[in-house]
Amino acid sequence: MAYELIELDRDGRVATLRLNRPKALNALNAEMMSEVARALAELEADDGIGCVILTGSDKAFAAGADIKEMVDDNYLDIYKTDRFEQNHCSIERFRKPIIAAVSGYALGGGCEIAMMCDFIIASNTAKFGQPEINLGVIPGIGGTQRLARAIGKAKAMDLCLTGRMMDAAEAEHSGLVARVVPVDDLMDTARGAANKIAGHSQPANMILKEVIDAGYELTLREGIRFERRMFQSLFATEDQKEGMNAFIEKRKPHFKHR
Ligand code: CO8
Repeated sequence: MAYELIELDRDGRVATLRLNRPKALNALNAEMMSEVARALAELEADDGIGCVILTGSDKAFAAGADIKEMVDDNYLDIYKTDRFEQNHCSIERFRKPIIAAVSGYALGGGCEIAMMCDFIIASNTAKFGQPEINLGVIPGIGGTQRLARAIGKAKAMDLCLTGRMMDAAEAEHSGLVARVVPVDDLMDTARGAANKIAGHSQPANMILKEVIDAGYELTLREGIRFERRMFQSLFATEDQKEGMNAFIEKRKPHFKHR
């Protein structure tokens, strides 16, 4: 399938989806996000893909929603189409593991889509922020909720109310990003992690992310009960037998359902 504003590469069981609108610092317009949604649907259906990397350029992961596209929108335009929900949220609905590899600006909607991924690997040049307040609005695709859960209320309030940017070191200390690496190592590091993940049992990967995500919406007791049921359910898979037998036989597992 042809794409204009993203690039989609497959390397073995890992797909890399690159936002590619360099002149606008990868500002997220409707066309780009509809391509992202189409690509993710394609990758979800592709049994040959076990993990996806979402990335941008060295200068910008994405500098936010496209301000020029929405400047003239009125309430009904935004409310009726709800185009943000439809396409942006394809990332949070994606069931296979997805890593955000972030370099440069991840602002506004850019920070929000990075947070929709399962985890963020950042380069030392990454800058995160929710500067919507400077535009007279607030984050609109989960920023206030996900940021506060990731880094706590104090820092989320600080970032959202001042609109300031946070560098990679602060983002790592705050718990927003999983790892920070030199910019030249970003994609190799992300591919290394993605290849490792893609080599695991696919149902186990999918269930694992579902269980961790569910924990954000459940009580601790409910979350632990859900985890236990899902743990038990994995004993219905051939991959559980393969994984455990491979350990006992001191060999690498060959998971059937990758
Ligand atoms: N939208 C549209 N165009 C943009 C955006 C953007 N978010 N960001 C940058 N651009 C464009 C600039 O207009 C400029 O274009 P042109 O050359 O035609 O003038 C080009 O990209 C380069 O940008 P700059 O010249 O500004 O580059 P600098 O290196 O000087 O500055 C910055 C880089 C600091 C990133 C600066 O561009 C900036 O502040 N950008 C806006 C950041 C921002 O406010 N983001 C939040 C947007 S609102 C949002 O995300 C709401 C999300 C919730 C709803 C989700 C809906 C999708």
